[in-house]
Amino acid sequence: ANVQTTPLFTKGTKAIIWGMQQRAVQGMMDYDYVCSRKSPSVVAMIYPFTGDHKQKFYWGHKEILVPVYKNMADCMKKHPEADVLVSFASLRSAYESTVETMTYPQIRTIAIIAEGIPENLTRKLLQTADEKGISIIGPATVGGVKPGCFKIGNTGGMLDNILSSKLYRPGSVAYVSRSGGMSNELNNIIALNTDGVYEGVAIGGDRYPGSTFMDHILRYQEDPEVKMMVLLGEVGGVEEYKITAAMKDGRITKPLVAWCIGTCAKMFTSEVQFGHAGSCANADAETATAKNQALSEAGAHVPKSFDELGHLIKEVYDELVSNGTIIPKPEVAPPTVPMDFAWARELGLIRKPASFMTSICDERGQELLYAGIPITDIFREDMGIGGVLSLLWFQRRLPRYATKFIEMCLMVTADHGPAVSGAHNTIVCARAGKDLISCLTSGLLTIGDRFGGALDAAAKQFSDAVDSGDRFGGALDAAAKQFSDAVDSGMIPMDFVNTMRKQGKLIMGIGHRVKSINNPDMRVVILKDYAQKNFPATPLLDYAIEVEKITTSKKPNLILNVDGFIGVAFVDLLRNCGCFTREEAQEFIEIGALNGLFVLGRSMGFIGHFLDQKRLKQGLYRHPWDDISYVMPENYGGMNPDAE
Ligand code: Q5B
Repeated sequence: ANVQTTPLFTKGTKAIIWGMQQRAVQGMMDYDYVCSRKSPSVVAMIYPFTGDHKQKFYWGHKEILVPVYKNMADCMKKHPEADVLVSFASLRSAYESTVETMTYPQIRTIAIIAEGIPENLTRKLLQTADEKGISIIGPATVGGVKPGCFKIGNTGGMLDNILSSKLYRPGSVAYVSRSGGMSNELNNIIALNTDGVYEGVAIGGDRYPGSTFMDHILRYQEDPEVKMMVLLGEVGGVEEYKITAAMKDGRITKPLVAWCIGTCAKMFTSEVQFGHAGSCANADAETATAKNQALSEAGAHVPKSFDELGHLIKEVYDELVSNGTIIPKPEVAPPTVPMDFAWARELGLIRKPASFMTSICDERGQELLYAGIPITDIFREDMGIGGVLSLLWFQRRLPRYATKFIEMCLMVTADHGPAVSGAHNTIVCARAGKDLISCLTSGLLTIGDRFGGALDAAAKQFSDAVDSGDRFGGALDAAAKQFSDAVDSGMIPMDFVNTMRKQGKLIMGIGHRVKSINNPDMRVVILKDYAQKNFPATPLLDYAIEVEKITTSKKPNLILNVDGFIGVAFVDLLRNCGCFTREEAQEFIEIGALNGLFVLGRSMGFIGHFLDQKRLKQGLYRHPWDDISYVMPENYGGMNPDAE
């Protein structure tokens, strides 16, 4: 393996990240910020699966953009200052992307995070790296950290951990370990017992790591800022013996505290494979116990057990302080990095008023809930579309007769032919080549109190005689309001009709263009029969029927139309089904729930008309001239506006 003897990382290190690892990049940026770096270490990202774009990150309180490149060549060309590549490529793509990375001479250090790269491929990578003088950290590693300068990816964990391990400024102790977990442990132990970590590298758990213990220990030996070293080896392999040899022949002279974990392996009667691919003793010399003994014999400070590692590090450190080798670094307060909102909320540190409130549907849990009822119960109990509507619109499980009535309303309002204004608009729009949603909405936008939306108006008008003037379909709410207010105020039907006429107002829910007393609307007949047989009481409907008797005596088409019927019958349902207070029932009329029935029902028809037109391949519609009366202003065209 090859590792440069010069520092791998400095305060000015610039890195490229391979892979869309936003959290790791943000972690690196936050680390840079607490280290008081002048600029972020991450200059670009490479992600071959999207086009070139920019990703947003925080630099302290500010937001900054980091370019993402699809193509490595473009990235290298645009960022010649980057000499480190942190590769989050998967085990499948890590080999190829690392080979490609090594074709760019600007890259001096590559950290490979992926675990499970085949050993033969790793060895090929190492050979190329060796030839080109590139340092590789990994594979199968979290990376490494150089306090005050740079950290690789997720090394050091979250910011609170980094702060408590004082990784934001350099200390005097450099370490090398195999795993990320153990280096985290070392960060903590070293921070507790010394003036802190100067640099730490986890070489990775594979049998053939890109750089070895020896590579990094020799580098630390060369670095005058490193005053003592810590080696955390483990069972398996013979790397630690290269250290003992170097200690014996004088290449390593700085104090070294060393421990190989896995001494418990001797308790097992058979061979033990620990977590890492390389952590299995294939010979006695590869056991942790044998290696600890050899390290001790070579002059390393070796504790009796891992538990004593911290004490021993402190002893060696204190000795170096007392003999003047180490002058403890002064403590500097790191700049504050704002905490991420999601994390602060998880810790219960903050609260924020929600922008939205909802009370009908909750999709966050394991199962979708409609007004608190799991979707599986809705199907198991066969609640039907009427049941679903009652939950989502009225937050109640209405009785079966009521949910059936809702379904009947939807069925009868589903369509009333192509001639009605809403369907006409849908058809014209479809023939102009528009899409389903445009055509549907063009039809829906036609619905008003006069067409299809008279339900609310009818109900309203019957109570307070408020006229809204809409004519197609949207009269349900108005009808409901008018009729209920009329009934509630104790006005007899004849007085109601006369009052409305005197005020020059139409009664919502009364009148139809084609249906009349002689040509009854069977939709109303069916619904009326059902309501009279199944509803607990129908006072408003009875009142509306009296009104209809008066209006049809004047003109046969002034019947209680489908909007008017649904409007008043629904008020009877809301008021008398026992599920709502009088106020709650009134609120549904006021907020326009009843027109929703017509809108929902007729959407079925409008979609049908849209599909029908498309299927029939109908071309662009143009209204015939002979059906338009052109009424021009008199004299217009003959007059010169400038003439006296
Ligand atoms: N007169 C529906 O009118 C229509 C009167 C009235 C007192 C009234 C009209 C009206 C209220 C709104 C309403 C829902 C425009 C209709 C629907 C769905 C649909 C549609 C479909 C489907 C019809 C003639 C004379 C005049 C008027 C008087 C009329 N209405 N008086 N109260 N409500 N109703 N909309 O026939 O003395 O001669 O001047 O606005 O409930 O949209 O299938 O087509 O499923 O799609 O054009 O069923 O009634 O009558 O306006 O020429 O008036 O009757 O004052 O009196 P017409 P007009 P006078 S259901």
